[in-house]
Amino acid sequence: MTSTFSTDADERKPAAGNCADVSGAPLPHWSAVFSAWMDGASPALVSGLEPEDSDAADERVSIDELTRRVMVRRLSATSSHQVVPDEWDIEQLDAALADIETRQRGGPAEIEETLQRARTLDIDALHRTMRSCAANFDIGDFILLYALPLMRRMGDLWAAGDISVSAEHLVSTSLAAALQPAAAHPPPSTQPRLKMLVATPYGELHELGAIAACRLAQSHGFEALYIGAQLPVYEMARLAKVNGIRIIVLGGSMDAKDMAMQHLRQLAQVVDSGSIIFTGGSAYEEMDDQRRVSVRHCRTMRHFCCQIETLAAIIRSVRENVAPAALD
Ligand code: B12
Repeated sequence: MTSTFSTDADERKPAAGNCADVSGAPLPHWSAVFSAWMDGASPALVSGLEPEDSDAADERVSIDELTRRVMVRRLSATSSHQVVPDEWDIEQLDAALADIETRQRGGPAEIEETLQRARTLDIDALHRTMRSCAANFDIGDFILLYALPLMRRMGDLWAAGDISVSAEHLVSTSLAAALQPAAAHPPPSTQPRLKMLVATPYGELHELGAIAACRLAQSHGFEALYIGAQLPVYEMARLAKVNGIRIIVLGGSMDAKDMAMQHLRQLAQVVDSGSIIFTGGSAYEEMDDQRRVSVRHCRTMRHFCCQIETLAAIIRSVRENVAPAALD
């Protein structure tokens, strides 16, 4: 099965150009990347996207609009007959993509089989099912069509008292293990890659979304490192600073908005200027434009994928088009 999510940069097929040139900190091209990220870029940067009006060759659009077009392109590529209404927002695009990808590539049958194994508490059988899913789906589909819907379904069953806590723990820990190896130890790459730090903040034990985001970022060519759950934001900022990391991803599944937003504001204040912070999970909201740092809320995991695809395209273009002398 092939997904639209890891075509050009799946870790099993090293990317042709989805990697940034980062030979050390500070990142040599980063300020040009960050300016484009803040001020918008040409759709032509992203493969398969063209300016809407062919006369507007130097059209620049915001990153929000670029990301939306990436999602629309995915939808059009998946379903050649579907006309995508202009007014569809990210959630509607995500739902349409989830629907059509599930119909084309599966997921529900594998989820039911996994739940069946979990109910009988048969550890070996559960692990066999998960291994087979990991082998048959590529990493994007494994996460988006299998792992995340499985956890949500598991949550509903658990809340309704239809599945035991041991079954839930068995599935959660097995999934975390299935997703984690590459996250804990990024594979050696022939090209230096752009580093990304992924964690959940203090008080947040739900880590599967963050781990999944980490794996997806790796499949887009980033050297994403999952550093664990419950990391205080000051520690995140320190780790990022020492290692010259400018991209931080914060995940979480709890609805504790005040706490999550307070952590986020603190992080935005203490990270290096020019950093990009992605957030995912229902507790986070959009934050006012900071200029010093970019805070990007990911409404869904696909939205995160499409934002990092856009970022990877900007990095590639800066690398190819900006003369070294023009860079800081
Ligand atoms: C597994 C689980 C646990 C495990 C977590 C194990 C682990 N290693 O992660 C354990 C047992 C530790 C746990 C503990 C608790 N849990 Co719990 N848990 C769940 C469960 C069943 C699944 C969570 C999960 O991984 N879902 C899969 C994720 C990926 O889905 P999601 O959260 O919807 O996330 C989506 C988006 O938000 C986004 N996203 C999430 N993170 C990220 C990150 C990035 C970067 C991006 C881009 C996107 C993104 O992508 C996802 C897909 O679209 C949910 C039920 C559910 N419906 O989700 C409850 C749930 C999240 N837990 C809940 C609660 C209450 C708790 C506890 C307080 C229980 C208790 N009394 O102790 C503790 C809190 C611990 C803590 N301090 O954090 C509630 C939260 C309610 C609320 N409104 O806040 C839920 C919803 C269950 C419920 N229906 O009541 N839990």
